[in-house]
Amino acid sequence: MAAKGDRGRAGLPADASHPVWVEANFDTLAGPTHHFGGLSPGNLLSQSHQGRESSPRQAALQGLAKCKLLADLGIPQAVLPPAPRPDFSLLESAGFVGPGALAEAAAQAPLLLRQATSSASMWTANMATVIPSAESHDGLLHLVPANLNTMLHRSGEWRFSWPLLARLFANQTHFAVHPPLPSHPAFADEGDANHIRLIPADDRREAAGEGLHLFVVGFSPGGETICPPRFGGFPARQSRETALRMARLCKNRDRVVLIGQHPKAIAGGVFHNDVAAMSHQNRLCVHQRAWSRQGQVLARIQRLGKNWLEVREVTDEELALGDAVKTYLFNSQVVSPPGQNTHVIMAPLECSRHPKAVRLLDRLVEEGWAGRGEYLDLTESMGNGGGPACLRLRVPMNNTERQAVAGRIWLDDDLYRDLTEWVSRHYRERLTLDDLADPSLALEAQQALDQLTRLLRLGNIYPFQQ
Ligand code: SUG
Repeated sequence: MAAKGDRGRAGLPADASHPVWVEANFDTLAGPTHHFGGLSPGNLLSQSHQGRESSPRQAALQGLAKCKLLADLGIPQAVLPPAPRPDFSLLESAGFVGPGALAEAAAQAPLLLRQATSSASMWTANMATVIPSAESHDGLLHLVPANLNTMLHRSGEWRFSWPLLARLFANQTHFAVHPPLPSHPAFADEGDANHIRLIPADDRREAAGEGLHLFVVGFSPGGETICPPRFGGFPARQSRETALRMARLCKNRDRVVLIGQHPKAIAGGVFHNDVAAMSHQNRLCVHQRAWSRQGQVLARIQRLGKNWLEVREVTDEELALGDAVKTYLFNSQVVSPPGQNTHVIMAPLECSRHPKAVRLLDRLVEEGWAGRGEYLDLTESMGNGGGPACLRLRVPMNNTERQAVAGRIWLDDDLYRDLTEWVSRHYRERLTLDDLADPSLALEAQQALDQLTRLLRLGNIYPFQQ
């Protein structure tokens, strides 16, 4: 793969005579308390990096560099503020109240302190499920904030993401922001990380409703919510009931496919589907061990997308599932820059150090599944099991919808400059788990986020601003 690609012009693509749904990316900035807490059982990278020193500044700058790269390619790119951390309401629920809360939690409940300071809202693919207006039952763009209720450190993210989405997508002529699903395992929801939208590359057919929606689930309520202990005992994070609810938002239920994650994949570290499958427009690339009854499922998808779907199944021989989890190859972000008539695979830098991953990426280009590839340095996010695709929420939108979004969140040169300066001013270069009890870190974080709401013109969205 080539190291760097062409650059297109920045900004939003021009309007067309008929609506064209372009996939906009929404990325959340890493927060000032970003650390390696080892908080996600079943996410092998999170577990293996526990306790390592982190760099909140690098985490935020690496994420911003990815956003800038995409914006420069002409792909609409929005930047969102992180959830407020420390999460004092979580500490309070455990009885840590008042000025001594951080120190007491550090002494008595260090795991809870790590959970309350996690910057996990940066993995925006988990923020919500998005059903674009092109395929929704009522022509509105629907967003359902994810309850993320499987992992304690993520289970409060909706308290911030729901009002934030409601504010950004307040225009009810175009958007519908729903409440999160009930916070019970029966409705376990990790958002769009387990949702794949496939559409013909020809946007006129897309508008005619040929799009397919695949929802990948880990368990059925009433059945096992944990994959059997002999497979590792890791939690399955997405319920079938949740997928059915999302399917009800779609116009054409015949074009919705429910898929079961293979329990052995979950046991092997595939905690979200986007660790073993990547997609964009009419292209799907999936590891052969990702899904249950994969042969039948792929045959059905191919029937539904006949004439336009490009499916590539990757064998264990090409890249073992364990290596897919280590390199995060399937968490590459696949994009199609306007005017270039090609697909670009934005792969994590870690792939470039793995000969089989490099060979596979080269093969995908040789075969025409993609036009070219690039490597992205996202080491701070990757250390927690968050690759390029985890960092973004895909929101297919037409031009009118993009203009109806509130706030100064679309990345252009000015906003990029403002945000990089802001990160450099407010974020620490290094952070250890011991620093989490430092009250000045909490204060710095508040000051930074307060300033950020002004840069993004979002008003008072944080509890400490009320
Ligand atoms: O939920 N990691 C996140 C990574 C989310 C990746 N997202 C997608 N695959 N779409 C998670 O497991 C680790 C935090 C820590 O260990 O400190 C964490 O939350």
